[in-house]
Amino acid sequence: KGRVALVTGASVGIGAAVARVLVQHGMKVVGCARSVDKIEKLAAECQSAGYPGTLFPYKCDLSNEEEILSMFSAIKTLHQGVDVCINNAGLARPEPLLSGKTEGWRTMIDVNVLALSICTREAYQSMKERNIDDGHIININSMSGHRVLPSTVMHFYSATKYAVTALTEGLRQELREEKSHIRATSISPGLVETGFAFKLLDNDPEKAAATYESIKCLKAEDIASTVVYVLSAPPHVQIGDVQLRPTEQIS
Ligand code: NJP
Repeated sequence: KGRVALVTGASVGIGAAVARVLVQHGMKVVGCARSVDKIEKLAAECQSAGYPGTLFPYKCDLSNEEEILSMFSAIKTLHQGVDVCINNAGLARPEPLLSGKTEGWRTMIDVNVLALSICTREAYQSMKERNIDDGHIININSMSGHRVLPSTVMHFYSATKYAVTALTEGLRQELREEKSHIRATSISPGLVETGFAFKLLDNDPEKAAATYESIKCLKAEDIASTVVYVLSAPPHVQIGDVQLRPTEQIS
């Protein structure tokens, strides 16, 4: 309560649900994405619902390091710094290894791996300079960061999420070496009913409806509840990774 959280990719989907639930829990949440108008709408909804926290929309293209650094300096000016960083923004481009476009691969690396790493570094420095020892960095990973999907188009995406698995564990080790009590966690969902999943289902409403019905996908709110669970663990509990799949998902 009263702590400052940064949620990346807060305009829609999982990030919007996470931003909302943290505001419900009384946090000051800086939500960033390119479509800042959607975050402004969400902030107005949170305000009119009377939630105890506040959502501060911030427009940022996370594929641009300068924009990320400006965001952290704005957060420092307005809120002193961050106590919690939720690296949620991410995307999947269905670009196969044998015929995919380099640009699609680069966009996935830029957002899923580089932006997550830059935000992690900046969030850590922000916590360190204010002696915040109970901070938390949470990476929204994926089940495909733990096993390669039997897919012809998702291997590069999977590789970026394997990177998130390595970076979360690497971060945990570096924090221990620094004798810091800041915690690092990744949350690894299976299929979640968001625009992300819709795109992977070819933006086809019928196909999406059939998939959502047949495997009863996770909802963005399920991931948001997991974030609350992770943040409310007692200080001596380090949750490394939470894997959650729809009960009926096979792969
Ligand atoms: O995705 P979606 P989800 N700069 O597409 C933002 C992982 N995951 O909520 O800029 C700034 O609804 C984008 O904002 P905007 C997945 O890998 C999902 O499902 O306005 N922001 C939007 O807010 C990802 O890491 C599933 O377009 C950028 C958000 O990212 C996380 O969950 C399964 C940006 C994407 O919203 C959230 O995904 C799984 C940029 N350059 C893991 N590029 C699933 N849904 O099934 C994108 O295992 N964003």
